[in-house]
Amino acid sequence: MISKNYFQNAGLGSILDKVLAGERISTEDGLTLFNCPDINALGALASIRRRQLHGNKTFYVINRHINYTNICVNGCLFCAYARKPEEDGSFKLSREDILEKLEKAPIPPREVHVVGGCHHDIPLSFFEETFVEIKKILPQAAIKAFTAVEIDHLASAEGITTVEVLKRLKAAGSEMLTGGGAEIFNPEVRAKICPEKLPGKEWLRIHGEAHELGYTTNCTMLYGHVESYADRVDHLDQLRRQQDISGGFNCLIPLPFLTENSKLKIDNPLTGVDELRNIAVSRLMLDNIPHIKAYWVMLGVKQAQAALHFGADDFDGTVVEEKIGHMAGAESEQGLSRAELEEMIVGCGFTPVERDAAFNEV
Ligand code: V47
Ligand code: SF4
Repeated sequence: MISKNYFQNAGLGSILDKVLAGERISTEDGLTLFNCPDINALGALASIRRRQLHGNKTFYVINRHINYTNICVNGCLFCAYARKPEEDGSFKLSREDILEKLEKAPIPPREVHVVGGCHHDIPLSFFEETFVEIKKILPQAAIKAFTAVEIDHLASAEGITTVEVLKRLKAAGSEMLTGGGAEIFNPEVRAKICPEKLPGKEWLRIHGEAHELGYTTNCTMLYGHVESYADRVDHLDQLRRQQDISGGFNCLIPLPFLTENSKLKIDNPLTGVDELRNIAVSRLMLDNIPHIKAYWVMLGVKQAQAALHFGADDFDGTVVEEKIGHMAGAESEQGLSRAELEEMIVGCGFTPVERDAAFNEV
């Protein structure tokens, strides 16, 4: 056990007291954590919280990502994935393509993660029919489909409410929303990085609606671009306030901004230490969201392993094929096997636990 003095010397004594008492830390505490020069003390504090929640367990899932199209009506400046319809490198999968990819997955997935661009003419019925077919070939798999941004886009395109979209997708077999599209909620930051995307308040509203309807969802924070530490703290605070109200978030996925092929130019690219700091502060701020993901696709596997010692408890999954991070310069593999995931988790001192999409142990 590390002594209390160790944390006091790092300026974290009062936050340690709150963590040990199970109390919520304030937004001021969040800023103190981001500005703490002692990254080791910060990691140790986040690890205390992580162990309170999950002990030595590190979770992973056998999953399969499906990026159905990169054609998108929005033009988020950070995004290296999206294309206009006639642009080189644009693609759109047919239903047959999607089903074939799932049938060929190396191990039958427990989670099918479906996200893409906001396409100008794929109707909601395409996804409803596709999800019904997916459930026929993979009845054991949970469908985790779309960001709140895509839900909003489908609602506008169909002229119906987001609640109606969510109800129809649920009836077709979808159980979860992915966490993407949250970026940073501060409207001034959104105006600089994703001016056409729905406002943060709408993103939160749609997740609240999904929770009401019995979906569980994930959430994200895209960091390392033009935002400040105060913006990150505000983002995490808004997530935990929404969770107080609607309670359906399973997991935060902190997404480090990957700069390759992006129109958004920044002065100070993230360091590895910044990434670990962000994982640790997220763990400590989000007292009511159970899991923090070390998303190996975007962090790289070695940094994802280090993140397990800074508060993360989930290693995501097998993935198989991923385009959003890789088109922005992610150097990780396309997919990992169960044996590789387990070896990586054991290799840094944790116990691998296979889970399903909703984080139940299997
Ligand atoms: O919504 C886009 C982000 C998200 C870049 O819910 C970028 O379980 C970094 O949300 N650099 C998609 N990030 C990924 C995502 C996700 C991934 C894994 C699991 C889950 C889950 C969700 O990626 C987008 C956007 O926020 N993104 N471009 C970039 N250049
Ligand atoms: Fe479209 Fe999503 Fe890329 Fe924005 S981040 S341009 S909404 S695919």
